[in-house]
Amino acid sequence: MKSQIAAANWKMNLTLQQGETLLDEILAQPYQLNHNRLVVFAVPAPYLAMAQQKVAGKSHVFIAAQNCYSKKSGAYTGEISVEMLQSLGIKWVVLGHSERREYFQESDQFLAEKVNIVLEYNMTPIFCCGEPLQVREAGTQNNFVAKQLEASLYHLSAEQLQKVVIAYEPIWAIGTGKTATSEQAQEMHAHIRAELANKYGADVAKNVSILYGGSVKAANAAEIFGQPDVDGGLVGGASLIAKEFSTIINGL
Ligand code: G2H
Repeated sequence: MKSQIAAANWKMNLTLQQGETLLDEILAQPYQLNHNRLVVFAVPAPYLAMAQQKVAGKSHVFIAAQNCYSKKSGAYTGEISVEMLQSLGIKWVVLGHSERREYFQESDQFLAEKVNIVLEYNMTPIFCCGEPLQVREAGTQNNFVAKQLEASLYHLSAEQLQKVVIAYEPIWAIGTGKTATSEQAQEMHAHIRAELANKYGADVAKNVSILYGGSVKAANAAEIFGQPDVDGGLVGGASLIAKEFSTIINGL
């Protein structure tokens, strides 16, 4: 069953002390959370244990890694395995963020392997997709995103696919202050759901949470989240400001 999700993506920001203070401030606020309204914090790897401790005992609030490796263990210096994450109690992993795809050359095939291992360990992947500006300007964004989904997700069974959260993040809207309009977000989210329905059937597609990411802030979150096929957001810059992210959570 799909949920509404406010997911923070801290990216490579904050010191440990700043991260602790930010989490304390956000978690001190009251929220109406339940199994249909979740909050996730994707924090830098060195802060996962701290963050996991902070949310211990809090229902419907989860900590996510921002990445993981595709192998179980071994001689892969600098990498983080899902088994390590599991041993910390982490249950969510962001995969295929456009920054990983661009700066670290993560391919669709590599991401398919990461999706597989995350699901194998009963964790939830937040799988990111989205088109660059030139694709949007050429008007071929629907096809571009459909191909990303096909290449990294369509080998999954219907049961597995329903455990994946998809985050649509148009690259031209990331950290630029340019947000997709709520109509543009809805149009792409409806397209993604239609593509999933085409491959897996409408009953499966309606169970998949599809988040929007790209310059979401307190001022625009509620309107974007109010679109019928938008099930929450993956929030970067605004998730670093306690008041902003608290408002975004309340906009779910
Ligand atoms: C998109 C988003 C979070 P921002 O990358 O994943 O970041 O909200 O800063 O555009």
